Amino acid sequence: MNILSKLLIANRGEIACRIMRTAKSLGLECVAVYSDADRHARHVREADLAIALGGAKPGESYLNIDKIIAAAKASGAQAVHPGYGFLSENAQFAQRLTDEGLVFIGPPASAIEAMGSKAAAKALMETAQVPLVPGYHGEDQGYETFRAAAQRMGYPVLLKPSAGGGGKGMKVVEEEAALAQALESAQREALSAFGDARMLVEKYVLEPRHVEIQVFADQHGNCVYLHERDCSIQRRHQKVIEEAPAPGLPAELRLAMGEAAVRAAQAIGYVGAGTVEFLLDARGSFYFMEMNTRLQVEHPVTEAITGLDLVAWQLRVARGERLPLTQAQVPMHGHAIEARLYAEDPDKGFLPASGRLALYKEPAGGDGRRVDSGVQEGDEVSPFYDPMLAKLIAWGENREEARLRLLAMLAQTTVAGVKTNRHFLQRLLGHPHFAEARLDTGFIGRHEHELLQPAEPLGDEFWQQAARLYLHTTAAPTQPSPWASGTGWRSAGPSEAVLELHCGDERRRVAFDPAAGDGLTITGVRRGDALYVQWQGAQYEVRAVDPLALAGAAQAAPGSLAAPMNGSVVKVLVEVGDVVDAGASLVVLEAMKMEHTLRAPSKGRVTAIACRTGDLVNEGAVLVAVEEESDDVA
Ligand code: MV4
Repeated sequence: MNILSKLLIANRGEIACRIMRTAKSLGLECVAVYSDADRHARHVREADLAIALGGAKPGESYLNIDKIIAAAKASGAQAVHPGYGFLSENAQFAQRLTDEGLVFIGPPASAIEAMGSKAAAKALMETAQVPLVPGYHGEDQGYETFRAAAQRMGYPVLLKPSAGGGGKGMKVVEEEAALAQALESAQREALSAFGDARMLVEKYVLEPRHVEIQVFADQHGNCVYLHERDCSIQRRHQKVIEEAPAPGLPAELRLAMGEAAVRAAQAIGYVGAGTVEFLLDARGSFYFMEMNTRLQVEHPVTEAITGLDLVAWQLRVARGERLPLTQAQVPMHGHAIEARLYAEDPDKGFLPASGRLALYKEPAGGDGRRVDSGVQEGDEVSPFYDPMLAKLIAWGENREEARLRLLAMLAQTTVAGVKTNRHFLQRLLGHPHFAEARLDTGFIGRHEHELLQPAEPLGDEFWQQAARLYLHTTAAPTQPSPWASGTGWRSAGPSEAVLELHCGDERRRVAFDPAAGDGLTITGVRRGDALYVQWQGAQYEVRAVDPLALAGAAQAAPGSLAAPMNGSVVKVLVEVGDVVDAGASLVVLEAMKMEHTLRAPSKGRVTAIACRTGDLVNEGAVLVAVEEESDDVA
């Protein structure tokens, strides 16, 4: 048993926060590391101690082995948890830590290496009697060998780079006539992408499901599986929705897959948390794809149906303890679904989005709801890292309960300032085929059209409700704008007001009844002069066109106040010679059926007035001149 009282987390964002939550609850001291870009990040604030790595790019920070090891030693941590991504599957990193007398929270470097080469991994899995897709993964890379193999298994076939992973560099070949050229170009690409031209070829499984088994092994030779996750809902090899258990998976198939996964782990001397990925075809045959030698993003759905804490298990195993449960004792109850909330723009090809989170509200946890996130309102979403903001996880007694709960959680999520895939997730979860659990890896591609359908054009009802809500919300006092503060204008009568609003590319002059305060089906939050609203499931940013700000640009000279629009002078509140404070009301103008107060831009003396009550004035006409007077002039 080794002492483990201080843990360094070599990661950022939600997974760093997630790991710290368990480590702290077990009484461990937590050390965070952070890049310059993450100085103010949540994982830094939640740590007991935080060490700067400098840099912003991953290579200068979270991927820099020397810096992480130096931080671990300086902090006095005995162990390092790599999270996922970054250095989590880097065999060299695991070995370096071990050599330095530090504990790597993960498998031995040799187990990471064993899964590094696809061809070698397949050869190992074959000996361990883990089912493989029919194919060829030998050393001979000649065309004739590939041709014969493809002919044996039948077309279509799939060429995969032996050194690749996650779908990179794969090529489907439909017929023998296309094989020679495809093989040559795939080899060339693999050489430049991975520095290794070797390929393997497999029978191409049509519309498979991605079903993966969570395994856990201790240092004493015990290994169990914690059931499966279905991760078929992916886009370009990026998982979007994951769930556990896999819908419709017969118990005997779960058993067969679980036992195969345990054989896979044992064949490579695995220790800790790992995931064995399988393809599952429509006939119920499953085939080994690859093994992920780390804690996965989607581990919370497994935690939800088993009631176990996988990070706690990792820490126990690292300490040398035995697995706390036997296979027969591993629980499975209910159903869980996770949705990944990304900062990205679905309407622009899912381009990662960066910028400030002007607004960030996530649903409350508890009662079958869990939110794992690493951001907060006001944070900058940096372009340097993965744009995932949060994982929303819902549990239910059955799949439908979990699905509805997750939809409700998404409806309670508000993000503004950066685009997100929130609405896309709602459409995915709301799709009838998803509700019927008709899952396979082609789901998003097949339904992309419906999932990305542009929102309905904004109708009158939207503009009416947005205008009324705009009127009833006030801007934050930290961002003063005479227009948005609600003090600079008043409705002309009891029954009608006019606001000029814009939203996206649309702009609308809205005449509405400001007194009708009830019956709003729109909800929103005001930040400065922006109103972030939720309307029929989608989110919009609404701003009022500020006539005073427009007038500011048209002012004739500093200190002189011009009419922001054509209108009539209702009242002149000052006389020549008056000394006024900044913000003092000078003239009330009525325009567009609303009253607008023109205010002194700074403290000063009124030197001229060019209008009288009742005057009709044109936009841009100078009405009052104020000569600035600084405070130190008595
Ligand atoms: C396949 C396959 C069909 N047949 N292999 C993609 C990622 C890599 N881990 C393996 N992948 C696939 N291998 C055979 N023989 C289809 C995929 C595949 C896929 C697998 C899992 C999840 C999503 C996917 C999306 C496209 C293709």
